[in-house]
Amino acid sequence: MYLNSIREGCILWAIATCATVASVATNGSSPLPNGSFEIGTAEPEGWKLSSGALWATGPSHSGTRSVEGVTTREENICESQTVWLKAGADYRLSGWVNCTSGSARLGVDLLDEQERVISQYVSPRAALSSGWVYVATEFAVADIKSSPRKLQAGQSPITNGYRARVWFHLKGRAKLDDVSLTPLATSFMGNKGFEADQRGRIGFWSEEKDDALLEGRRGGVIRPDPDNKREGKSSVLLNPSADWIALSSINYGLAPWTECYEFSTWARCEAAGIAHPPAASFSRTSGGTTSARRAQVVSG
Ligand SMILES: [Ca+2]
Repeated sequence: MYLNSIREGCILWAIATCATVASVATNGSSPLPNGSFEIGTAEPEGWKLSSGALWATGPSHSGTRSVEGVTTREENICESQTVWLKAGADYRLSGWVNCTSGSARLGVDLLDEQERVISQYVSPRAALSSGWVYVATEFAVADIKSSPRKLQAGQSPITNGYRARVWFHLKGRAKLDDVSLTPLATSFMGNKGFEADQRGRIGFWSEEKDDALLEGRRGGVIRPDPDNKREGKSSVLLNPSADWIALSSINYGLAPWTECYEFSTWARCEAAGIAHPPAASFSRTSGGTTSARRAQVVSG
């Protein structure tokens, strides 16, 4: 991960914590159909739109279709069909929201076999923005055998697994696109939370020393920041004094049977700067192909 200054001499502040995840693509397929809303005839296939929602054509986060809602009161403007989730697995619900007034949230209801809501998980609010913003929430689906659910009055036992329904909640005007509900694979990276030891060293991570990584002059400070964190004891703060500064992990070996890895990070950027979430460089000794998708930059 690295941080560019937009103009020389400005002070930049950023944090990145938690959840640098590397996963195998074959574990990451979404059970949610038509998350980009490109397929359908009168309505996007697999989705039910409320009266305040429109299956929009034109500028979208990807493709040419998205869902757009306009409403003066808080309400769900679209819902997915129900999908089966695997018990005992962790999932991430994510999507891209372009909010031009008010605020919007993306959420998911976990349902029992009679489609009654057991629990609900909701993304942070997306508010007025100058473009598409990424929203996400993560949740665990209980293991039916090891953690049988305590039944409330009128509830029936879960025997086959859990169902889920994704929804988009809005007051104002916003578009939604590229919704995904994917199982989280096991991460193999060390010290994902950038925790520091007593001497302030952040194990498994170090300052990137390759001056040729980016244009301009490299320089600045990298240190643990206990005052700004998403979870755990600290985050890592990157504060460039020159054009850019970067943080690198140790090198990890890749399994020869894998073809795609995914990285994700929580990052926050303050002052005039651009934070680039993790990218990766790969080298192989023989065979196979490796691909990586780069996340959106975070600017402040
Ligand atoms: Ca789309």
